[in-house]
Amino acid sequence: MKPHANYIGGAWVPGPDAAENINPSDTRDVVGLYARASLEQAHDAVAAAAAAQPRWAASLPQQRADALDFIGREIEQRGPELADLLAREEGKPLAEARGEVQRAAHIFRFFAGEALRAGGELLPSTRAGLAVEITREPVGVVSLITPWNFPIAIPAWKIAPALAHGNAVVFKPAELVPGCAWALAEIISRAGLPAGAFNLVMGSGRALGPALIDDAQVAAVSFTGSEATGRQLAARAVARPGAMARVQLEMGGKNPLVVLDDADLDVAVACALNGAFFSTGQRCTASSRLVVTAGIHDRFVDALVARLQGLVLGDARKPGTTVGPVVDATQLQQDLKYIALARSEGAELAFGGQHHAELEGQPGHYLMPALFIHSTNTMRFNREEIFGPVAGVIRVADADEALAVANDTAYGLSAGVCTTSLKTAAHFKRQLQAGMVMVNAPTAGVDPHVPFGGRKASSHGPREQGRYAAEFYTVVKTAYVAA
Ligand code: UN1
Repeated sequence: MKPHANYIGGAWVPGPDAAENINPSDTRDVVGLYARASLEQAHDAVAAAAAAQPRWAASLPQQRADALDFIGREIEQRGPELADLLAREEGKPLAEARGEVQRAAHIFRFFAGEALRAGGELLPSTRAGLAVEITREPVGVVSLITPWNFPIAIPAWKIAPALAHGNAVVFKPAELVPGCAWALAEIISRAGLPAGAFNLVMGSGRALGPALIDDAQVAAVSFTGSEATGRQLAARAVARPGAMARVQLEMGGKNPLVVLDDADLDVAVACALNGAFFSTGQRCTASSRLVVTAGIHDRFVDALVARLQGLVLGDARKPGTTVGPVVDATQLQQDLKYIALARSEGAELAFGGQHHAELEGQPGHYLMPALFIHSTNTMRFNREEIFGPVAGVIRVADADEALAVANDTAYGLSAGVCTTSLKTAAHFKRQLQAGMVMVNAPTAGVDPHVPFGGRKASSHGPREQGRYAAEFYTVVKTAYVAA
């Protein structure tokens, strides 16, 4: 097998070594070999981006729009193939993988339009004879560091706005999912960008961080991943000598889904099932805390367990599978550790939690979604992000207690409420301390053109996606003109 190369300065560059990309549904299956860039190569990528950026920034908006549109259309045309690759390397069931690939295509096409919509503002001055003009300019070179759980959509929602707004990109995908990243880079390599405007370097953040974050030519870093890594990254970005790098961090979540007595039971159960367990619970927007009022609690738990019994755990690419494997052995160990912890903390396992080292003769990281009941909001498993198919039901007396429990968390990405009362929905919408509030809808699953981001320890910096992405990918210039 020949390793897939890095893409630096418009050329495919092999790394000093390469890593195997393993299928979590069948660990005997090697998806491919992917180069690991050296630190020097990552610096080369930053230098190439810095050299190309002025040209890309000076390109006509229509040229940027055409390039992004080309990328979006090709992703769409190759949807089934890319979804199969995604399911194979990450373990997301094929139907969900198809949705994610479609989302990536829509993101590129949305930002094709954004390239043309960029505008400014004219303000009157308080002084006579002056006009004030406000425009947005590209930030410069941006490092984009993405996680494994959305191998194509998250790269898309960082790369597309970065390019639309005239920045040059150094993209470093998570080590577990280089396949979709490489396929995306290959498409971008044919989109008509100047050499160096887009670069792909694969490998670990630890090894490449000194280039991606500390290199003075990097103007901004957008990162999605763990809170611990995010904090370190931000500290580094401001500690470096000279200009500090702008940072945008999307990190953990411990998202509550509140189910109130007056909720439509079917809606609430569907929201919980999707929010807590789809994508194997590996979403920062997952509803890992199910906060349920006493009057509906038992009916809700019974109905949710019944739905859980209908889930089909299996190979992500097999038709009929509704829950794929955990992404790798490390994540599996973390999930199992939290399942054991929940038990030791006194929560009761109402469903699942079994680990299968193989299914139908295939060795993989299979874990049956685990639902705990009789859990409290002070238990550690209800406070720390697990990033797996593990959720705790927290019984509360009434809506007031539900709101207090929902907000009693270090995080604030997404929060949901299931109720049939417009008045209660409005109250929760205002009072939930989260970047995104979902009423009678799952906490996970977002639109490509809508701002995405959280509060508290979940996020740092401006929102991603939609026209709000310009807050991060452009810098404002204020010009006073005396005429
Ligand atoms: C979604 O819920 O569809 O890493 C998107 C994550 C988030 C994206 C979630 N940044 O899970």
